Amino acid sequence: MTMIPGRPSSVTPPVDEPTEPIEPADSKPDQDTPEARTPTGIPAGTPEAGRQQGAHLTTSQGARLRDSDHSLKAGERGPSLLQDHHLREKITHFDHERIPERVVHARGAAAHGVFEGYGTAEPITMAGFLAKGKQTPVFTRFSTVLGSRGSADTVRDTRGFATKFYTDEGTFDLVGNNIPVFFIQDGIKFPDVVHAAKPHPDREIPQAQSAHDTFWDFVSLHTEAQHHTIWNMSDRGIPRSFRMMEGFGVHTFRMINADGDSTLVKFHWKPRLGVHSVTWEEAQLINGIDPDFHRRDLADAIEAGGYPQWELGIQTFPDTPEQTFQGIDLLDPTKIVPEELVPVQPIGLLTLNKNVSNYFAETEQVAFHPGHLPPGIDVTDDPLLQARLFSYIDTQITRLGGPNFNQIPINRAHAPVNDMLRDGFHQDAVHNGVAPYKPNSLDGGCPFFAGTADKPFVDAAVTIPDGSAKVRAQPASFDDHFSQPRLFWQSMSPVEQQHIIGAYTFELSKVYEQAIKERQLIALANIDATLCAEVAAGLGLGVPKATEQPVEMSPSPALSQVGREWPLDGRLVGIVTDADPDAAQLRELREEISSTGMVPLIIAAHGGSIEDIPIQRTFSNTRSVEFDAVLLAGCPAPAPDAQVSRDSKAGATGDDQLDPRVMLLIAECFRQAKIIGAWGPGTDALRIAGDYSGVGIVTDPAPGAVLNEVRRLLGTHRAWDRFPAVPA
Ligand code: HDE
Repeated sequence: MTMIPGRPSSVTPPVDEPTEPIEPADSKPDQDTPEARTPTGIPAGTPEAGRQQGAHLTTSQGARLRDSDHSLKAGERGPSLLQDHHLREKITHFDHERIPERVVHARGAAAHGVFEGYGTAEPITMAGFLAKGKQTPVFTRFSTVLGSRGSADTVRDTRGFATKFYTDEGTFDLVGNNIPVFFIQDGIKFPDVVHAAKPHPDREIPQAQSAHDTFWDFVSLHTEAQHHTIWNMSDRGIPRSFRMMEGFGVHTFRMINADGDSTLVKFHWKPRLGVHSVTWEEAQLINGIDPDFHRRDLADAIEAGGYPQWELGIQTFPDTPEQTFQGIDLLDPTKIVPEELVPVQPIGLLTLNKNVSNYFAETEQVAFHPGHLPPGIDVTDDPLLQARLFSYIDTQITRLGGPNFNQIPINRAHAPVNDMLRDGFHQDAVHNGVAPYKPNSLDGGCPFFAGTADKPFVDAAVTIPDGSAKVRAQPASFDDHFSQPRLFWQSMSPVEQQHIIGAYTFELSKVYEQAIKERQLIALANIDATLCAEVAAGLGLGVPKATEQPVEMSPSPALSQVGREWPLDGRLVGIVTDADPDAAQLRELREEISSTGMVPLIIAAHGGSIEDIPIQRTFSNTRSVEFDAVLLAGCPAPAPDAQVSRDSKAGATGDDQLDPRVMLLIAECFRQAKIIGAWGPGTDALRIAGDYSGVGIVTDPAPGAVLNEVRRLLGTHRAWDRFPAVPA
């Protein structure tokens, strides 16, 4: 895989404006969308697909235009004329370009791909797309939850992970998150939790943050939210990349086989690249330096051929009347079943291999719905899921302007559709026939119902207990709010625990109301005494007593991100050069880095190139947060006119100087436990910057030896031991 990092994804070389009509440039290969998604009606596969609509500009009615820059006026300096139909069409259409953003998950990034079934789920489901070797086109949209469409990517938040499988038997939407539990147990509270988490209604701040009074007011009062909240406060709330996130269906679903047998399942997405995060300091810096960090990362990786992959897996449980597993209520969406107790069994592989051609048409207009189910997959009575089954169609009616959103190309099923839904806003279909009702005699009785052999969708045969009363209530098993947050806390490594303490302390320090902080501290006391004491100390508050007896839990190592090694595909390696670089060495190094799937980025004092090697970053336009590791190939001196600020360790004079921006780069990398490699003059840079040594600092006279060791260490993502451990 050869990545072309750091360039806008559709770079066109600068050219003079053509004076004659020319055919538009070829599309990028990843823009050839299947016919079902071609927005202009040009058949996929033709040379025109993915282009503008042709060489000449026209009105919406196809009349060719000779000018679109000047309105029709009564004289050169006179008023514009009402008769200018092109002006009015252009402005009117523009006035209506925006649609309401999603009420939650407004900011997203998406890609096309393919899903291949392993066949391992065949005994428990008749869903055809899970058959061995069966390939199904998919569209996956990742998102943050709280922020507006224009908010930043690396905010502390849950991430959406929604996949549309265009199966031959009807579309299946797996609309999940990167956190396996949810804030609430009953969907009726969804408007409450979202109102609490969104910005305050008076000033509309803060944007895309949970660090404010109303959020903590809600979660400290609704303690069922504490499990989801501790995941948000952990490193899972600030992923390194969409490509490095797990995904979860959250609810328990059902799989139904051809005999009608039902099995309960929980869906998991396992990223091939492992689960990694940025640190809170990095996240905050990235939000300023590159607010599009995650969407850029996804698009760049796909464009460069580094296709991200996830295995779809399931945990399975017998569909007994109790629907519990070892005391864990499977209908309670605030609970997980640890993987150590019920392993995740892989059932297929997702590969994202095509970027979207048009953000609005695809990423913005895609409409997911947990009720889009093919034969073989069904829902359970989880009260959160039940409410979602209503919400997702309803919300599109406002957002996409009517009930025909399923006709938008990105939402069209790939299975043949023959419904009796008619008319309505934005009706694009020209339906034949006179009898869209059943039974009828006028259309020859068509369409007919499918018989069993035609594999229709059959609802799971669920028995409802006789004598049930209508109640607004929930089972007692839903009342345990603290055992699983405690399980999560106890499963973390010391450094992850330290990050969690830091996150709670940061967030609660932004809360104004003392009573809310104190109430949240009681919730923390119910999770773990050390966690509570550390956060209380950070806030300068007393340590409250727990109100619940802590339950002893056995840790689930699968919940920790630390301690495993992962592939390095797409990891960004910065190479700092000075005024006297060894071009041959750099060329070799870049090739070596690229050949292992990583991305080398040359950093220098100014733009341009070193012989034929492009300089992709300068000391002024980059920060440490862009890189997973940094190699010091030189010791760049400060710019002659720079005001050099240096600490006492760098107090040497003469040649013993380092550009202060590189000093900062090295210091930040060190603080964030990134792997740093250096050789030759690079070791001087390391020394001047702060005499850095120890774990994750690799020096050797030979660049190749440095790179090998850096690569080995990067497999664990960071030099974890460099972070201070959680206080005893
Ligand atoms: Fe959603 N959610 N949600 N949600 N959700 C939406 O649908 C809703 C919940 C999730 O990329 C909305 O089209 C209710 C859980 C994702 O387009 C809306 C409840 C999970 C996305 C909606 C939940 C999710 C949404 C907003 C509680 C993880 C983005 C726009 C009963 C399993 C999909 C839209 C995309 C989007 C409602 C809870 C995931 C309003 C009522 C739990 C990934 O319909």
